[in-house]
Amino acid sequence: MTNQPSNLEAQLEALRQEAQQVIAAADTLERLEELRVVYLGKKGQLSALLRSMGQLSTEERPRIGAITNTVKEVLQSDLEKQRTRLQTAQLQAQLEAETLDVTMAGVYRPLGRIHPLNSTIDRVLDIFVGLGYTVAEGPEMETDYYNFEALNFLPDHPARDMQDTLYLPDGNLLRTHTSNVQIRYMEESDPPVRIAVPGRVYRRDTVDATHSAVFHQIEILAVDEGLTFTDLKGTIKVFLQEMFGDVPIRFRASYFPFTEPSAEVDVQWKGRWLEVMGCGMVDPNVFKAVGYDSEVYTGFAAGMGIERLAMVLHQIDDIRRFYNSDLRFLQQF
Ligand code: 2U9
Repeated sequence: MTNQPSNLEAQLEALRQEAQQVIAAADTLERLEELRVVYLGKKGQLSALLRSMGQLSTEERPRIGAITNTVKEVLQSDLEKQRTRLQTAQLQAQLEAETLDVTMAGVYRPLGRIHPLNSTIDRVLDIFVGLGYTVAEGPEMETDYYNFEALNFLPDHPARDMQDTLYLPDGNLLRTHTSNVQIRYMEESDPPVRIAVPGRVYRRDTVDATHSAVFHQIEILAVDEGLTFTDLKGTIKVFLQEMFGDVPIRFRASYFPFTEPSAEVDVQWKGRWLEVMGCGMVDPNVFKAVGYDSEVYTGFAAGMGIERLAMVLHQIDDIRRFYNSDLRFLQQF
């Protein structure tokens, strides 16, 4: 079968028209690829027409060849344009499907807070750590020896009474202060000592607005050669200034079995003198119990109730608020 130039030209023109139409109508990238193969592929329709050019005369061949190239270029360009159009549309659809509405309400994630007792403990410990103290902890269940005897409580001291201390059936007790930890620490290490001891303590108290059977204390202890009451006063002044700001403070003489001399410390806060801690020079009998030579070493100690401190700082009127887990209270801190 021969192919006349005019016939071939008409076929090329028909191919171009049809191909341009279906390419413009292609609605997926897959369909477009199919069409490229059908029209421009090695075994495609344009190649088939080109093969029949062999039968043309040498004069006709360049003209039909040029037309063929034009058709090829037009179709390639159409394919490319349609591909870009489809890709853009696909991207647009994807972007619309994945749109994030930044005005939508987020997922509510409730945030916990630090309990006011814990934040008060953290503040106190931070100050003493800043002064070179180490934090030490110890057991809440204790023997009479570590809670009382080593701390120079006489055998008939009223604090030992069943009315004041919670005793366990085995004769042990729940510590009434954290001082048991200082005794245990000194038994284990030689001076110098600088420790801050936080912890839970127990008293056989009737609960009311200012008393709780379980409460928290921090005690500090420093032991070294040549420590004096002036070192104690200076340490406490620095601590209270960090805690309360530049407020007036005063020391009142007091008594504790484990310190001599002893004092209670008040701060002037919102126009009133408030007692916030006790302190004193460690009694030589305490050093004797742990095997420290009281002719060589002196020491000072102080203790404070954390609930009391937090109540003064935040003007909280009832100690029981710390333990009720009432979110309306806790969320204020
Ligand atoms: C050792 C030696 C001495 C710790 C001290 C106080 C004074 C004190 C009270 C404050 C209010 C207890 O929470 S509270 O009821 N504490 O006044 N504590 S001196 O003295 C020590 C501790 C350990 C070995």
